Parts: sequence; structure tokens; C-alpha cells
Amino acid sequence: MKIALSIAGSDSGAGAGIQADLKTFSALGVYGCTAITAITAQNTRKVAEIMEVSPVMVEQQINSIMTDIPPDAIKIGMVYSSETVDVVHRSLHRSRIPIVLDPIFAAGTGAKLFRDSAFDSFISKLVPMCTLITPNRIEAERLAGTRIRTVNDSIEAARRIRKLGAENVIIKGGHFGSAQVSDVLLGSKGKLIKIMNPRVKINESHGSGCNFSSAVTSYFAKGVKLHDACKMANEYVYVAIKNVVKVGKGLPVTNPLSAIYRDASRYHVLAELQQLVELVTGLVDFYK
Ligand code: PXL
Repeated sequence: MKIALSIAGSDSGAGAGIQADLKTFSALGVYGCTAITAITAQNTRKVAEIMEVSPVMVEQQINSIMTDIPPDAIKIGMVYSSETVDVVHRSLHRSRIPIVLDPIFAAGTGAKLFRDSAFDSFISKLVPMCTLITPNRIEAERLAGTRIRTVNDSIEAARRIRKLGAENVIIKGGHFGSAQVSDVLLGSKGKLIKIMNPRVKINESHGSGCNFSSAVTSYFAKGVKLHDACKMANEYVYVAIKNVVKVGKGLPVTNPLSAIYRDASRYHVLAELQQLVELVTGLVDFYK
């Protein structure tokens, strides 16, 4: 079985963070391991409290996995402090395992999930280490230091982020107003691809970014190449957003297991149909 490791924060509401990653790894048939960097007390409305896990403990979690359950791909989500950035870098910078870096600066509900003092080391240590970085529009603006209003602005920002050392960059198109969501993927040889998806008509869903980056990580773990991994992750998240669940009073939560339930229901319908066909065709004188 292929293995993925998520280095990220815990979301008690389970819509984002480590919990979303594990759901996605499981939904895509990959064995998921975790190194938890911070614990957040949050629900669909707000983040009430953040407790950082000690950097030594983060390092121990990563090393425990690397020395016994070597992952086929790694995702880095919320890292919170420069000390955590340092240990993640120290533990992984020599590895050749594909790394998906999801730059988490704030929650969808607005709370800060990243200390400003960690920004410089995030740029100098984590960005150059990643195979793919997956910012949304707002995160890309911060990384590139430019305003993004159009797809062309995204392309320019992707070029700047690649100059920071990221091997490949995908800037997700979800945070734009257009009817089509166009993601901009800038590959390692400067190759530019736009990935288009229809927009789902909901304002905002909690967890879609985490589910996207952990889906790409799952496909990388299975050996899928960059472009296909991004396209397949997009399709997966599209279904997950379309089937959001309203579990609390705040933001609806992206539902990464919906594709599995959908396929399971299809299987049951097909199985029942098959039984019926056998019953009918088995009737005496059926053809008459
Ligand atoms: O969606 C970004 C995100 C990542 N990680 C954790 C979070 C959130 C958003 O709330 O809580 C732990």
C-alpha cells in the first residue's frame, strides 16, 4: 500500500487540517500518517484557541515515520512558527520524496494560523524544498508580493513563486469571481497549463484547500505525474465541494468521502439491477 505523510495542524471540527488529510488519503486508498504541528480548538464558525506542539515533538513524529513507515509522498500544511519550519526543513531537506507544500496563513473563518515571524524562513527553507506549492489567490499574493486580480496576474505570481525555488506552482482559481475556476499550473520547465473547472455555486466551504493538497499528495504517492495528479485532485475536490455538508452553524464543510459514497451507491443500484435482470430473464417463457 502506498503511504502519505501529512505534517499539519489538527482541526477539532474536522473540516480542514490533519483530519481532512486523513479522510482524503483514506478516500483515495493511500495509508495516511501524521505529524501534528499544532492543535486548534475550532468549529465551523471560528478558531477559539491554538496550541503549538513543541518543535522537538514535531521532529520526533516525522522521524518516527521516516525510519519505519517511509512515505511515498509528503504534504506540509500548517506550520505556525519559525521553530517548526526549522525542524521540518532539517528532517526533510535531504529526502527525495515528493513534497506538496500548502501554504497555510489563515483559516477560512479569518483566524491567523501562521506567525508573521515565520514568513522569512518559510520562504527560504520550505519553498525551495517542495515539488509543488498550492497557494490560493490570497496566499499567492503574499508569497509573490503582487496583487492578483486576473488569470494573467496569477501567471505572473506563479513565475515569481517559482523563482523563490518551488519546483512547480499551482495557483488555485477558487477565490476569483468568474464562472469558470481556472487554476494556473506552472511546471518545472516553465511549462504553463490552465486547468478549467465549472464553479460550484456555494460561497465558501471549509477544508477545500486541505483536501486538494492532500489529494495531490495521494496521487503523487501512487506515482501519478504532476499534470494528471493536479487534474485528478481537482475533480476529486469538485465532487467534495458539490457535496458539502452543513454540520455546524458556520461554513459548510467540504465532504471528501462523498465520491466513495457515490460509488458505493452506484454499486448497490447496479447490483440490484443485475438481480432484477436475472429474475426477469429467468421467468418461464420470458421471451414469449
Ligand atoms: O484550511 C486551512 C487550514 C489548515 N489547517 C488547519 C486549519 C485550517 C483552517 O481552518 O484549521 C489546522
